Amino acid sequence: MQVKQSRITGYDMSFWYPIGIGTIFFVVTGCSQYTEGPVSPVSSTATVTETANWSNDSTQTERPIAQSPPAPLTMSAQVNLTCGNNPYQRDILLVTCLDQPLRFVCEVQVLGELPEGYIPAPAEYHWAVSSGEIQAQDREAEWHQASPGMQTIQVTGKFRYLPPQARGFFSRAQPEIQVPFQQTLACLIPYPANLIKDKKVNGFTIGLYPDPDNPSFIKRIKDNATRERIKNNPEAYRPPRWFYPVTPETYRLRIFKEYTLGDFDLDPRFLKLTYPRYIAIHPGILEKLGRLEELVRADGNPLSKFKIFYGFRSPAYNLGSRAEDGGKTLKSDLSMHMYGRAVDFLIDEDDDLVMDDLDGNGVIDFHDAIKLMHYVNELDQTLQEENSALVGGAGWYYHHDFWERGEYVQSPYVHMDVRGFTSAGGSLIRWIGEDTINILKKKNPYQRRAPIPDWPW
Ligand SMILES: [Ca+2]
Ligand SMILES: [Ca+2]
Repeated sequence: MQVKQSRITGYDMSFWYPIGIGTIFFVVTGCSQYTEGPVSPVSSTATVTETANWSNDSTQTERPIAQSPPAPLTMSAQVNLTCGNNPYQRDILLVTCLDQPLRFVCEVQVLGELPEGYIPAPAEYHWAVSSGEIQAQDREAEWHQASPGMQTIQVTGKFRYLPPQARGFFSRAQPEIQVPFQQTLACLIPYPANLIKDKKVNGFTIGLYPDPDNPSFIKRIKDNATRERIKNNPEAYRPPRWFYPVTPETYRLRIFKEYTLGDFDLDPRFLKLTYPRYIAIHPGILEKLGRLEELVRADGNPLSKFKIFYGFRSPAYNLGSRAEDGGKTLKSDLSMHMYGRAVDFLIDEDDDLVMDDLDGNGVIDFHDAIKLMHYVNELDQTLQEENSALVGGAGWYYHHDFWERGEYVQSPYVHMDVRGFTSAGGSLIRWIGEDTINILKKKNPYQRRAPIPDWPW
């Protein structure tokens, strides 16, 4: 299937915005090496001189040649392959923008000392992609029409150095030096939303996204505040433009720092899932998680990564599971989770799926969620000052009441999103989740009643 310019009739496609342009990929997959024998083999006892024009200076220089053979020459290359479209990856490049060709730049740093007199010649670059078309010139390439799914872009080539000009008594033909290099970057290419047919992406039921520009949809919203928010900020409620394929293989791929694609999908330990599935991830939520990590760590909290227990929820799942929750649920109709703009998360360094005792009082309860919430507040205040589109809503919760987790584990947690707006009065949108299962009345509210299921594959 070919990726085409995405367009959903009736929607402004400026919904996903590329954030930041810059160098993003710094993984060296191995150094290329070149080893050459002595450049000027001479007798270890002889003293010789060589007349050479080493520089543009016309002055001739008398220069002694080493009395012992020089050490073997070793040169290697460090290769960085970068994509200006997306700073959100480490192990794989999560492509978040297909509106224009993906533009890659190959930076090669040759390591090692050149013998004197050698001069660099134009380097060679060869580009290859696993699908679609590549247009390349030297160290830059543009990739068009990559197919959805895991794809690769590869650059190979060599740096060449020409030997010194023939000169003087000891001049001889010396070999040119070649330093080959190569780098491969794995890319996860999303499905454009215009491939949704009958509420399905490639056979997977994603459900129906409401149209925020449709007056009859707006009219049906009962809550005044919500109605006004959607009217004033329709861009936050437009359907995602891209959906990433989640399979048992891509589930574990790292897409940003320590976060995997699966961190933003539903947890297969608690849900029987069919694959492939398709999820939306707004690039802003990754950037915001990264900034929040910095704040939390800077305040002295050990943190390997946040535990996300809800990232993306499709409209079909969100509404369906609301029904299964028996109408008593914390999920909302127009949840930012449906747009890939939200995470429900906690800090859980001991990996028991329960919030850690962040305030250190020996008790795990909602106060620990409140402490995490303070960091979100601090970050959002900064983002507001920066006039950043990453500003969002947030709330803290006593527990999650979702049916698929309830019998295994409960925890206080925090919701954070990148809806990109504040209340009409300019204050941050904040809330406190209901105690829907009366957890405050329970003696050991966060004790597990069943072992956490094993990973299903
Ligand atoms: Ca824990
Ligand atoms: Ca505590």
